[in-house]
Amino acid sequence: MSIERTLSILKPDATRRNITGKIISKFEENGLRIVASKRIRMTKAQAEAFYAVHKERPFYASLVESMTSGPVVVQVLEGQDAVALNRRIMGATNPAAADAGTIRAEFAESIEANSVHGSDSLENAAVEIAFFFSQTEIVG
Ligand code: IDP
Ligand code: MG
Repeated sequence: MSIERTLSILKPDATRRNITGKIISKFEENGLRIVASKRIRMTKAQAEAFYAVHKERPFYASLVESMTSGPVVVQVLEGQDAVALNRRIMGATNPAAADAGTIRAEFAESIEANSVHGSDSLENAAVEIAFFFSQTEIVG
């Protein structure tokens, strides 16, 4: 275990329903610190590039459409074992399979509009953080 940083995105379904504070509380209550945060509207090109790993999947076009349908809040979360801890706080991709008390169990609308993104490995976290933030925007 070590102090890590991971990328989180509060998706458009969360900003639309004005529940960003409730979701951010889950991070903080579980020991993660928000060391960078900004509200942006992702462009189609940004969403396509961010989710390029999924471009052969049947849901790719719909996912890009959904991620650009409204503002998002991108954040860097820092803490002990932050990548795996955030994935536990988020819950499974499909909210029907998410453990009770997780963000997706409590707030997700569907498997696509599932309220949050979180990096899935330390390596991807570094790439995803650099995708949205410069070093000077991250204050630990
Ligand atoms: P993750 O967000 O839990 O890491 P991924 O498999 O990386 O899940 O998928 C990225 C995003 O694509 C999901 O969060 C969700 O918004 C969307 N997605 C994944 N699987 C499906 C699906 O079967 N149908 C529709 N959208 C999906
Ligand atoms: Mg993923």
